[in-house]
Amino acid sequence: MVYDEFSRKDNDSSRSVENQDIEQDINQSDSSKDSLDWAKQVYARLKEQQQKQKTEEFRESTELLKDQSQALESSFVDQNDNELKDVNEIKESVILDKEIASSNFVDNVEKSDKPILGEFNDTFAWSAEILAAQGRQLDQLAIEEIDWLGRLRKGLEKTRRSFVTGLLEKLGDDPLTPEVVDDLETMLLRADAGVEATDQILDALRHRLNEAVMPADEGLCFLKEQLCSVIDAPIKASGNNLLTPKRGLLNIWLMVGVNGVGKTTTLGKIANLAVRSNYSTLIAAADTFRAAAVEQVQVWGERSGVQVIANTTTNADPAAVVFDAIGSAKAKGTDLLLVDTAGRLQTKNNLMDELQKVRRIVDKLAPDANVESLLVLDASQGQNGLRQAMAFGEFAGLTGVVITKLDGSSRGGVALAVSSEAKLPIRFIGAGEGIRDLRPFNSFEFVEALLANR
Ligand SMILES: Nc1nc2c(ncn2[C@@H]2O[C@H](COP(=O)(O)OP(=O)(O)OP(=O)(O)O)[C@@H](O)[C@H]2O)c(=O)[nH]1
Ligand SMILES: [Mg+2]
Repeated sequence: MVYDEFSRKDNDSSRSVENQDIEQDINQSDSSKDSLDWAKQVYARLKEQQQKQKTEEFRESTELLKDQSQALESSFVDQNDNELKDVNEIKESVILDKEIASSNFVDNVEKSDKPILGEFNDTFAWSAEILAAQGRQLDQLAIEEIDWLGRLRKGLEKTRRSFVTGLLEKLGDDPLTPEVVDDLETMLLRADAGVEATDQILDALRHRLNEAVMPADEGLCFLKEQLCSVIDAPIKASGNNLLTPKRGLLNIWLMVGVNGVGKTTTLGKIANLAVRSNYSTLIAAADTFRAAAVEQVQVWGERSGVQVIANTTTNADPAAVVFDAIGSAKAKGTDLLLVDTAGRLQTKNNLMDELQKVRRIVDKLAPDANVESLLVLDASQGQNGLRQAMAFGEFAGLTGVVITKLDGSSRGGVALAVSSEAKLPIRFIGAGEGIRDLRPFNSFEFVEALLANR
């Protein structure tokens, strides 16, 4: 059974987090006592699962060593007595290997790319609650999701602190007043939500407030709904709630964006999601502008065991690399080809020309492929970054956005500007430099993480 990281479900089950169809709100779910009970049950279950898995992996690794030891022994028994000494020496070394393997095993588990169940704490309880609010049952929870929600919440801490904490303090327990709504306007703009999204949200809130008194909790619920609806609009318009590689087809995903925003890192993380989800994957190192770019992408390829098609000669043509990569992907029947592109050339025109050329090659060589052109955006650059990045739109035929570096930014509100101004669906978010710090985007979880602590 393979967990598909893109669709967020096991390959052979129908369970999934379909964020756009969520009716239930976390504030209306069980009482806090029930939530805590539920979280404890989830924790106990995941702990049991993890223990079982560890035991199984340990059994497999010791059995492998046992087989090796037996094979060595039988290959030596036919030899004369003088060589028996060697056999014993080798046996001893295998036993030593076994002991080392057993102690390394614990280290490897710690260092592996798989999520590990940590302590039971507030973040765990919150994550379990968020999944419950999306209709998840106890037997439908994967540690990957709990792990990610914790990372997301932590990643959004800066934005939350500057934007939300002030709001929640102002809100208190009293009904919403027009003054609080005015303050909210300033906070949204400061978090880089953009004028359009801010106006839309505030208009809806003021309209509701004119109709009836809104208690604080209700106001917060309404605000969350409004934030989700702004973010979900382009996702719904795309007809695709989650971006998943289509099986049985060649999928080509281009990473596009200005320099330093996190294109290569994002590509590396997506390659890892793809491998973990059993998609055959290939990388095209089409950032030929910097020699180090090819090496960087090769390191990411190695981390997930993904082959990288590259041309290390100086001034290699990116379009030629993509040409080779598509040829190779077709020959191998690859599911997903990830293309790294340059963010900086001598002039902006050069960069756009290169991108256009790459795009032409893709369209010509793989007309039946499922092509996605993902704009990578650094959240810490906020709206400025967005404006700069939009220049790529007409050249690269953008189809979606990846927001990176949410962890270091207090401008997480840019997600709203992306949706309302660029009108592009957000497909992934990155909240850290680690290989597991990127996940498919889910507006409900994003908004809950943004407004957590209440
Ligand atoms: N904190 C944090 N750092 C990130 C994230 N994503 C990428 N980075 C870091 O940002 C820096 C630039 O990342 P790259 O992936 O090289 O960016 P790029 O867009 O490929 O850069 P160029 O190829 O030069 O255009 C690296 O130090 C990354 O580790 C993220 O989500 N959070
Ligand atoms: Mg790069």
